[in-house]
Amino acid sequence: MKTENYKLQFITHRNDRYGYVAGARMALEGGCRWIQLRMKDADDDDICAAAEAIMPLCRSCGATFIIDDHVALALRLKADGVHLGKNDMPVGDARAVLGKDFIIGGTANTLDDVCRLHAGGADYIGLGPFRFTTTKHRLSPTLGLEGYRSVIEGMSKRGITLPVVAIGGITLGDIPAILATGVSGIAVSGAILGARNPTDETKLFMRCLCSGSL
Ligand code: TZP
Ligand code: MG
Repeated sequence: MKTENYKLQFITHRNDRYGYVAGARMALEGGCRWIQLRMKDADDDDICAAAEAIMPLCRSCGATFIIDDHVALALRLKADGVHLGKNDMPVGDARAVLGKDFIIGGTANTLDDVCRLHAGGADYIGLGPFRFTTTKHRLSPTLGLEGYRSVIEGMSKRGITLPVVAIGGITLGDIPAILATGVSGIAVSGAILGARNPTDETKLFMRCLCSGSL
């Protein structure tokens, strides 16, 4: 798995200023090297159109391109991988469809989820939510820093070494404390897309993630 890019994962969304493609472009311009195309409630044609715009941008700078939810689309479009939630195709089934060369990530809210995803052959875990966010509907209970510490400790007791990416309501100022819990990276949408200048905000995120301090 090309895991070296996962420190900052930009999750696409749209607001009154920017659409999915514009958001991804600004995140890449700011140095982010992992885009997850998340377009809840969009149809396949719209997802394909956005993917066909974003994927070449990712390719030109060596960024990883992941599609949320849609295993068949990830295969057809030759994305780098897919991210699967609890209501999506099970990771083991997706692995059978995609083979070993695609990245498969899974959403976890608990240590049990992590163990299930690990057994299914996931490459990384999206663990959250860190705190409340309006970006995702039907949010699971928030974990806070203590939740991350406890899941990471449980993983290490079980010898599970998968990269864990924290997600949910994360802002720049949260990064040092979140990294200190032992997670490998963070996934962000609103704090970047809603910033005055999303490209500059991404640069700040990258700098903090690489140095570990603000
Ligand atoms: N899964 C858990 S929280 C979340 C997803 C997709 C949304 C992350 O977006 P934001 O705006 O960074 O909270
Ligand atoms: Mg999903």
